[in-house]
Amino acid sequence: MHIDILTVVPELLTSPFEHSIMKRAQDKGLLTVQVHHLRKWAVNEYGQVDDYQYGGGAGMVMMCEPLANAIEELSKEKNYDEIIYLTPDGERLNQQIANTLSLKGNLLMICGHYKGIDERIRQQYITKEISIGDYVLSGGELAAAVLVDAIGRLLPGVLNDETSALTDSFQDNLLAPPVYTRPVDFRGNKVPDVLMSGNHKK
Ligand code: 6GU
Repeated sequence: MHIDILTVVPELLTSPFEHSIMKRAQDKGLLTVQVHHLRKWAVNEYGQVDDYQYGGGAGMVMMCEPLANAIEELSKEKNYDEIIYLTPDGERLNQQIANTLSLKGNLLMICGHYKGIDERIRQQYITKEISIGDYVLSGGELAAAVLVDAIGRLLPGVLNDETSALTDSFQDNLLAPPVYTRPVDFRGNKVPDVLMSGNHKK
């Protein structure tokens, strides 16, 4: 799978994919993530990508031209299965959405900032709008990182024991059971006997 991410704060998206399972996914060649700075498509030499909203109201809106030009240029390289806009008023992310997206080949994620992106971009280019919960973040970057992680770990071969994603909390609408490791007795608080019985099925 290949994921392109369009953002005005690429710095927020460097570390999240450089460690642990996301790093392994990329090292194994199962996932590539490319972060693109929207300012590359700015409307002027000052790097402008946002402007005041029509009708008044506080806060800036991300302009059409940089986004349209970026999306069109990136779309020449990749045939996107989904162009996803991360926004608090999108569909709330859950495991089923992550499962569905993990079956795709190319994704483009667009991180909103300020008051969001011009409505015409949403209508013309965006195929899916996703929120990661009912609260407001300063921008879509952390949400994009969450989405990439939720999808990336589902790609076949990313997890060592492929069954482990299948037993995750939520994967079957059930929460995973509590887990324990050494020592058996932590300050008088013992691991349940059933886990020490050697009977895996139990
Ligand atoms: Cl995707 N973006 C922002 N800015 N805030 C959020 C969100 C996304 N999901 C929940 N809150």
